Amino acid sequence: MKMPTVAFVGRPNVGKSTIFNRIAGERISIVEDTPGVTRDRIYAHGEWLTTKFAMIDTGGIQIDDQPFSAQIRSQAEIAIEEADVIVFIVDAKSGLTDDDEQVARILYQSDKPIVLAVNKADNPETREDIYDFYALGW
Ligand SMILES: Nc1nc2c(ncn2[C@@H]2O[C@H](COP(=O)(O)OP(=O)(O)OP(=O)(O)O)[C@@H](O)[C@H]2O)c(=O)[nH]1
Ligand SMILES: [Mg+2]
Repeated sequence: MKMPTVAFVGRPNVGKSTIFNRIAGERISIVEDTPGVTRDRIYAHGEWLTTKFAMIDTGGIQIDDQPFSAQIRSQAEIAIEEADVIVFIVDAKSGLTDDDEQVARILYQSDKPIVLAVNKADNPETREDIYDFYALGW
């Protein structure tokens, strides 16, 4: 049976590569506190309990001077096409942003299952701010 593919999608700096590396169990993707660190799609295998799957870490900002929206769109569209399930990652610390909404608009067009993951909910105070993200509809 073909392994299912999980894609991590979201605006820059929300922690996509951090989660990807954590599940992969190795530092495959570069993690840095600068937006746009991951530039292409990066692939690895993951496992959760007894389920094995393929993972795609996506980047998406300013390559070849294209505007941000064009980059995030092409990355997200490729990931949507290749993935069986999409994990849409957002950042509880910064809250909902226009860029999150831009990514969401692309994902609305997909029939694939989407799991919204609110990252950086490090403490009980930040955890109280996750509810704004329900506005995205997931
Ligand atoms: N406080 C906190 N910081 C986090 C968490 N997850 C990731 N970070 C930090 O957020 C920054 C960005 O993380 P990345 O994993 O590089 O984010 P990304 O979404 O892959 O970023 P791009 O590749 O630029 O799109 C790094 O400094 C991480 O250490 C978290 O749960 N809590
Ligand atoms: Mg990254």
